[in-house]
Amino acid sequence: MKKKWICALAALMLLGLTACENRQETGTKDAPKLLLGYSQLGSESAFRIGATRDTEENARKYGISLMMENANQKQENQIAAIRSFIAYRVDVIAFSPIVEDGWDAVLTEAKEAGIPVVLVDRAIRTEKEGLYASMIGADFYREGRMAGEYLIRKANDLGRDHLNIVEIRGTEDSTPMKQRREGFRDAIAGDPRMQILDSVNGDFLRSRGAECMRELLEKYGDQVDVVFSHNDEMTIGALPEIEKAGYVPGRDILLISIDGGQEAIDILKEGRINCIVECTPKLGAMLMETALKLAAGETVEREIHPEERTFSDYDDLDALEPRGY
Ligand code: GZL
Repeated sequence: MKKKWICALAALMLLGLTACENRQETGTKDAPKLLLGYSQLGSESAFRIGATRDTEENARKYGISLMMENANQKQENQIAAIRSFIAYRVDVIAFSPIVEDGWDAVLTEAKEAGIPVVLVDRAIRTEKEGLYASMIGADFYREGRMAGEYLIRKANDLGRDHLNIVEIRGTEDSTPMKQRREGFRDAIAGDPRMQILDSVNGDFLRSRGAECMRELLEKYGDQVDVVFSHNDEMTIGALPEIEKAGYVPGRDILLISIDGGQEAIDILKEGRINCIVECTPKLGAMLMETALKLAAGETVEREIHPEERTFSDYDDLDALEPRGY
């Protein structure tokens, strides 16, 4: 495996160095405004696939040459991709860090190479200064809070005096998992009706969402009143397990999810999901504008959050525009 990566890196460097010389030699009028290296963490969800597509579309729209690498959910592949971008001497590096820790060494190499870095969709945890210029992505803590606030409103309307909640978490140590978990708990903390029975790791994957739901129902059965799932993939995976166990999702068990892709919105319209907190993958335009500013030596905002909302059984869902992911 390592040998494969070394060969790939060498090939990319050889290609890159050649291309760089060409890039410097030609200087044709329609030459890309800049070369952006992007390490995408994987293809684990409709969100992620939508984010990749939106990035590619906006690179074309802004006239930016995009070198996109898919890490297939492995941090080591992201680190190798960032090193190849440094060797290739791209103008800007962007990446969606699969987890928050373990980036100091490679981002120090980018800093020493004088290549600005932009975090997209997720954040990193570091004590070092100056390892990245901007983080473009959702306010995941607020997403968690919005999920909790919906549940309080629903409990009031249903006249419930107690609700047992099970949580299906996203990728361990990822920013969305940590902050959604915290925001949800903070929102319901003051409400004595709310009790979290259990929290399990579904890794943002549909298949794991099904396994988690099966295990939770085997363990808690009728006690489960609410599922709080950190993304639509895990929610959609959980649904058949709920129905196989004889429960009506959206009625016997409330489902609160996050992302808002078309497939989940359609299920929300059927009433089998009660609330979806939006997490938009459409960050490509913000990334391209930020990359152009950095390449021009301009300052950029340290954090850039998109506007996000909730979709729920309180809304007129027929009026919703197609989601595009
Ligand atoms: C959140 C993003 C999460 C999505 C999941 O911005 O990182 O990762 O909520 C995706 O669908 O897997």
